[in-house]
Amino acid sequence: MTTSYNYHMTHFVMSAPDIRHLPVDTGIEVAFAGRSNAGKSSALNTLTNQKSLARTSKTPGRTQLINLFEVEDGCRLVDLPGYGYAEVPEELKRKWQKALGEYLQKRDSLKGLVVLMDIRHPMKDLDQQMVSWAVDVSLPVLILLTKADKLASGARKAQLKEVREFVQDVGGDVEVEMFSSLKKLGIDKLRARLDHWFSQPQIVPDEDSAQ
Ligand SMILES: Nc1nc2c(ncn2[C@@H]2O[C@H](COP(=O)(O)OP(=O)(O)OP(=O)(O)O)[C@@H](O)[C@H]2O)c(=O)[nH]1
Ligand SMILES: [Mg+2]
Repeated sequence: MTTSYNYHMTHFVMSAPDIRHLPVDTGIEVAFAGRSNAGKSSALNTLTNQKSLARTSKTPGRTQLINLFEVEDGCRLVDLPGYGYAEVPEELKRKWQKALGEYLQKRDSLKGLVVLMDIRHPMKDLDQQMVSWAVDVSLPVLILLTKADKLASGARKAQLKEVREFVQDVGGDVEVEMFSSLKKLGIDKLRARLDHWFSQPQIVPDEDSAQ
């Protein structure tokens, strides 16, 4: 059964430079990933109906840490640093990419991935790698084609169709929807997907069998 969560109640928990600083790895986390400037932080603010829960910026590379938000006890949303931003000093870039990679690979509570891509140029190499990786490890994905307000209706639909065709070939549990934080488009689809992921029953290790 799917529960409806009240995303407007979401609150900030912490910013962590890497996974070692995160709280205990239990419950369910859904992470927002994507290229720098794709609109991850904006989407989180739109979903939660809070102007500045996640920090947004015109300057790509704004989100430099793993930012954790709690919807309710045991249900968390994660704003990840963007990838693919060229103009960041090499050393800093390596540090974030390491933190990002570790988070994705090692965080057991990660149960769903929202991958955000600008609708005008989706499925760049790093986006493809991110989606393929998630499919390989059986992590379900929701692709949001962001900034849909920047395209006319016909062009939007054409992009959606093209990306949907592309992911069909990739296999796995991957859905694609349009999204606009500006026009509040696609929020219902995002909410429904998150409700579904957060409602999945968790396998709690049996104490008897842990001996
Ligand atoms: N027109 C339009 N602009 C948007 C939309 N969503 C985000 N933006 C703008 O795109 C820019 C980047 O948005 P962010 O939400 O900060 O992007 P991000 O993916 O979190 O970026 P990083 O943290 O740098 O990885 C900002 O100037 C936003 O105002 C949208 O739906 N429509
Ligand atoms: Mg951000």
